[in-house]
Amino acid sequence: MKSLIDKANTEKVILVGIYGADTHRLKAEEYIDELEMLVMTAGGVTLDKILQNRDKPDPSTYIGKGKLSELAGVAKAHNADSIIFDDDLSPTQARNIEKATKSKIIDRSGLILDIFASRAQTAAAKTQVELAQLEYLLPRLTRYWTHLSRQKGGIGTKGPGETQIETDRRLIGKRIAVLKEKLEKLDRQRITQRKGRQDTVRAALVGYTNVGKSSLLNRLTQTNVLAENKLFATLDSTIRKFETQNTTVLLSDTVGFIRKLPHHLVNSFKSTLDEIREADMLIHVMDASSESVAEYKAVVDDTLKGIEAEDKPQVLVFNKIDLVDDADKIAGLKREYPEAVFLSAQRGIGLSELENKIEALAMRDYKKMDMIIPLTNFKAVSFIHDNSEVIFKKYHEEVVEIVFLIKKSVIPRLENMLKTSDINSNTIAAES
Ligand SMILES: Nc1nc2c(ncn2[C@@H]2O[C@H](COP(=O)(O)OP(=O)(O)OP(=O)(O)O)[C@@H](O)[C@H]2O)c(=O)[nH]1
Ligand SMILES: [Mg+2]
Repeated sequence: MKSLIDKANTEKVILVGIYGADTHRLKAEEYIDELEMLVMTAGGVTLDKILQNRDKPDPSTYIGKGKLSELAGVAKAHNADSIIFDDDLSPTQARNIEKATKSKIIDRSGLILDIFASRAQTAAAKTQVELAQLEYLLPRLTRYWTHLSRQKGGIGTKGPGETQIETDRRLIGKRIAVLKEKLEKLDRQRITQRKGRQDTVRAALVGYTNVGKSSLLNRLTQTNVLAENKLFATLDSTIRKFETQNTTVLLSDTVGFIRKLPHHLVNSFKSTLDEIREADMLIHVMDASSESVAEYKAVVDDTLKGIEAEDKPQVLVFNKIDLVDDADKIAGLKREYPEAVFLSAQRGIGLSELENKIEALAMRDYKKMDMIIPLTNFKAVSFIHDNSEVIFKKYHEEVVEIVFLIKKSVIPRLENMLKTSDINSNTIAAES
């Protein structure tokens, strides 16, 4: 799909938000700064930010008729390419604003989808984003919209007219079906790949976008996953082995969250988010230098709830402590989150404490076992080799002595093997 923001010509945009009963002006300013960051990530440049005081969006124009003509004047004066709203607009609102301002109108979801589309790398991510984009576009496919976007470039370059719209709608519907099928296929492949990872503890890095999840993954596993000062640098989940002192944890990095993440996206990214849902623990990364720690944490917690992952054990991490000069601020955070680890992924500070915490949690799911198994029970011996981490092993004439770390969930399978074996009278199992 064509992108909304024209990167090549550095699209010039004006941002619009509202504040009032629900949102304090300072908050609204912070939100609009975040929107500016999104615009930058999308390849555009912000010329002006307009905040309008009103308790609720106007149902037909979002900012109200009076403000709308003012906005049209500002857009004209700046010669802006588009106007971006920090909320989702209804198709009617978008149409009315477009008509009044003669500008291309983009809303928050549209912008986020645009960024996701330009960042998607793998087949799965590309398919997921295209699906979300089409589902978003479908109700917005109106005569005026297609007509205007044809003049301005950008989304939907097809001609106007009801018949054309009907055709487009049908085509989009068909494409959606194809994409859904493709995703199901990719999902089945993923499930097969995952089977091989069941014996190892899995931890997922979660957090607001741009807090440093990928940087932390790189630091812990000495790899080189893309980390940059842009929102949604990571879209696909990357999985790396993290060797701690006593065990191995599979660490996955995945898409960052943001407030008002479009619900089409959350739905279509379900399979990417599965990495989080299926993890044994979550490493919730926060930015210690941020002014909105609690709010971002709430966004992340809510999103986790939305994907039914809120009950997993969490390690709380405050990253970027190198950016905080104010000792009181760190002390305050420590008081509020006494269980959190404070570190700097960039400088490599505080990593061993995190490693210890992760390991302690990982070991909760493991049991250290010490066994003497008859060599005739090669099935059990090879099961141990394939499904555990062997710490010590010594062969004797008829038996093997073996000490290993095994995930508690697979112990019943091993016990079954030992039970059904012909000779196991001298098999002992002991927790040490
Ligand atoms: N000063 C400082 N900057 C950091 C630290 N960790 C990460 N950063 C910077 O923060 C920015 C975001 O880092 P990423 O690792 O890409 O963050 P992320 O959470 O993976 O972001 P998304 O994938 O976009 O959600 C980059 O510019 C990093 O260099 C840190 O400990 N200190
Ligand atoms: Mg990342």
